[in-house]
Amino acid sequence: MNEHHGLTEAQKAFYHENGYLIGLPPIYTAQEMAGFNAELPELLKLLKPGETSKDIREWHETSLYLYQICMNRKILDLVEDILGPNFFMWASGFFIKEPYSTSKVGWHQDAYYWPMKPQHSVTVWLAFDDVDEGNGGMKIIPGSHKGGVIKHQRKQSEQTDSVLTLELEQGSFREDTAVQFKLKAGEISMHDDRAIHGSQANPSPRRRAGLTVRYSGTEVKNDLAVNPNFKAYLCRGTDEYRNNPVGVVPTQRFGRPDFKAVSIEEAGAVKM
Ligand SMILES: O=C(O)CCC(=O)C(=O)O
Repeated sequence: MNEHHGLTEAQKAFYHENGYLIGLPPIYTAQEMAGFNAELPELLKLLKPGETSKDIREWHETSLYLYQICMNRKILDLVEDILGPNFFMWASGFFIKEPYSTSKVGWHQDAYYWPMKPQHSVTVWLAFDDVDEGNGGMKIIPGSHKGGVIKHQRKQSEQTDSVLTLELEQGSFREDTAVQFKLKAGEISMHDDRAIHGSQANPSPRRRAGLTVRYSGTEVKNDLAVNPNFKAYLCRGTDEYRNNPVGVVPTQRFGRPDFKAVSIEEAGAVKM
């Protein structure tokens, strides 16, 4: 029998109060993560000249390697306790900072980037390495998901080392309250789509790699005019809304889609 291994009432309350959750039981063992890390080059091999690991987005649609992680039932049990019984998975992407990388992720709210309504999404960040402050682990502002979505500013690449070009201005939130995430490889953090988060550079000799997977309640609708390739994979329950095109389960272990995933910014539809 498949038992539900979800969140405690205290963990649910913490998430709703703070907009994030860490300290969860590991999803994968160190040995399983070593296996995923050993296979990762097979995916990286599929990148085209000029592309980086950041371009591995929505490859769960063509790679069982990723699809199986995104649909891991241990993860879905936890997400279900946040989003409720009916939800789908729609995005995945790597955030890899190689040793001594100056690349950071500027403070932002995911909901600002996504042409999706209403805001009812959770990101799972699966650590492929041990991550902490020393190698540029993520930081989050507790409770910031309650303040609504704040206007982001566009940064030119010469002004920022951030892999994202829309950032929150200093002073628009209390940076001194930030909580540092520490995860062992195989553990996850979860965060609300309105939570303010980001990460610093990686000045260490250790890689810092994580896979983000995004889940939304079935009532959430993507604007296809902005992100036309959007595909929803129902994880739990029923999709009574039928708001979004449905994805097809991949058949090969490694493959790349022939489209490029876009956010509102990339589609030129930034709400400023
Ligand atoms: O990996 C990071 O540092 C940032 C990830 C992120 O921004 C996200 O998961 O939305």
